Amino acid sequence: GHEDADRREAVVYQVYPRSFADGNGDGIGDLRGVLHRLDHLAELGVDAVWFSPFYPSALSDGGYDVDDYRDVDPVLGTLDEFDEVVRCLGDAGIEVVIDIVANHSSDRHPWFTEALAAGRGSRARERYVFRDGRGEHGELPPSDWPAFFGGPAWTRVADGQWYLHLFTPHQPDWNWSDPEVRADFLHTLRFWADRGVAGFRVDAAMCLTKDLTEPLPPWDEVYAGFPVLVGGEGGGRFGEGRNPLYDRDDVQDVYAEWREVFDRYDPPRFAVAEAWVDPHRRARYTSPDSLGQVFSLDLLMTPWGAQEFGEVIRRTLDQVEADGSAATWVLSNHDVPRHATRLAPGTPGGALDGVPPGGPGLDRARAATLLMLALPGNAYLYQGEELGLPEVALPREVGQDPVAGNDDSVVPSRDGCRVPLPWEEHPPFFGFSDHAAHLPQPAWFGELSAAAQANDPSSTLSLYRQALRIRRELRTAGPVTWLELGPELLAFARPSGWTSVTNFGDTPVELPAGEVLLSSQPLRDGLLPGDGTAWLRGPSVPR
Ligand code: TEU
Ligand code: CA
Repeated sequence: GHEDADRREAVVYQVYPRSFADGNGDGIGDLRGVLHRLDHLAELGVDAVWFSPFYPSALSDGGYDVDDYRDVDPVLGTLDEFDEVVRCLGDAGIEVVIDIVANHSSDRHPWFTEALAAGRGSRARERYVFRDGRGEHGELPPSDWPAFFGGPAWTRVADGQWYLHLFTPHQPDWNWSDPEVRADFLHTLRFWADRGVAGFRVDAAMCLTKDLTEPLPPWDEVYAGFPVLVGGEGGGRFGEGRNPLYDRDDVQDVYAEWREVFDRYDPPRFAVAEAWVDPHRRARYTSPDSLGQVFSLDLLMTPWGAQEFGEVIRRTLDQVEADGSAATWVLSNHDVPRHATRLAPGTPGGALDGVPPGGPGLDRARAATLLMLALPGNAYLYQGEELGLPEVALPREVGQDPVAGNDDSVVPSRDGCRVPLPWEEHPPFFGFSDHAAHLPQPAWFGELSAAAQANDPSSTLSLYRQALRIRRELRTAGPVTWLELGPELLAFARPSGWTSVTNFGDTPVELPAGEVLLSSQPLRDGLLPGDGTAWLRGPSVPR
């Protein structure tokens, strides 16, 4: 971990706590479970673990509805256990990154219940975004804006006012013009940084600040300023930093305050923005007086193809070079279908009592992972991808994701990538728990378990372990040198002589000269098969 002090070449492993490992047998993953599975993280060789929210929460949105920003949900553990996690991971050279959910609280947050009780015009209502409705009796919402997860973005309270929520009605948006809200978040950042947290993943980082001066514009005008998220055209009255809700220039004033806090620590705390913004807007978040890093979320939406991957990678590398930032790659997270399924759309299988998906998905996922890990920059892994887990096709009735019930959500259900991990081969709970897990695990999970893969040199787990070990040896700052080997190939060399070749086609291809270090698929007569990536050590390339 600490060799990469700037965190520009780190491998960060995302834990979705409720689905990682259950330490007390109630069917829900927890911090004790993380301590039990510490060896898995250490043997994998990651530099940091990012924890999705573990704060007290009613779980209206998987914990992204926070009741108390400075505590641990009793179902998941205690603050003492959190300290133990930081200490034990630290002893293994692994840093801790936590999730900061600053666009909204939960509707059970004490400041929100206070706002409801205190009523119209009260000081307490200023911490959130309350407005009177339209219509003769205020019976219509203040604007026609929809929430990302479906339904209107406004909910009416008992005295007739409405509050804004860009996500679910259980997630009221904070008013970031309010000094008390701003101060409280600085308090939260210091609270966790003081406990040894190395960095922060900033949830929905583009949403915080709003300009809601009346009259509020109609949705189609607002929409035009959201090209990335929902496909508007961009431009217009609310384009380029002037949208009333989204990626406003003034959100950077918030992050400048946060940056001052981060820089008071030694080493300075780092932050990565989850910002669904146009590529040319990312530099605002990566500037040294802002958060510093921003996820490149493009690969989450890139179809399998040399052209498609090549374009995203080149664009991202050009942009981080221009910004002086580090690339931050992601192939899977808790919000999108796992890449072992996503990269081979339409593959059948994956149902609870069926069979694991066949087809090229797993081969492509392994190849894509090696490709990502050879690139300069940080790489984020999502729990279970090191087991090659596919998306589980869960029946709708077991779903927990609030978006699952809403046909007008812009986001499809995210439960299928949040199924509890298989640790051991034996059913019914595969070592995750000794009780039924909070989401059902498929009957075929045993063969993908960590135990089943640990001693199999051809397993996906072994591939990840070897890849991370080689990466630790060969990672260097410095550019990629593209090698033009053919239209279906993406190949590049790093300054240390580390060369990566991905074959997006289906014909086996010859590799350039060099010692083969690792291959996502066995070579056939020395040739790299389709849907495969090989790493070689070639002659070192001048910087
Ligand atoms: O996601 C932010 C966000 O903008 C999502 O709508 C995102 O675009 C979508 O999930 C991508 O498929 C973050 C968290 O990652 C997500 O889990 C939360 O539900 C959301 O914020 C609200 O806190
Ligand atoms: Ca538990």
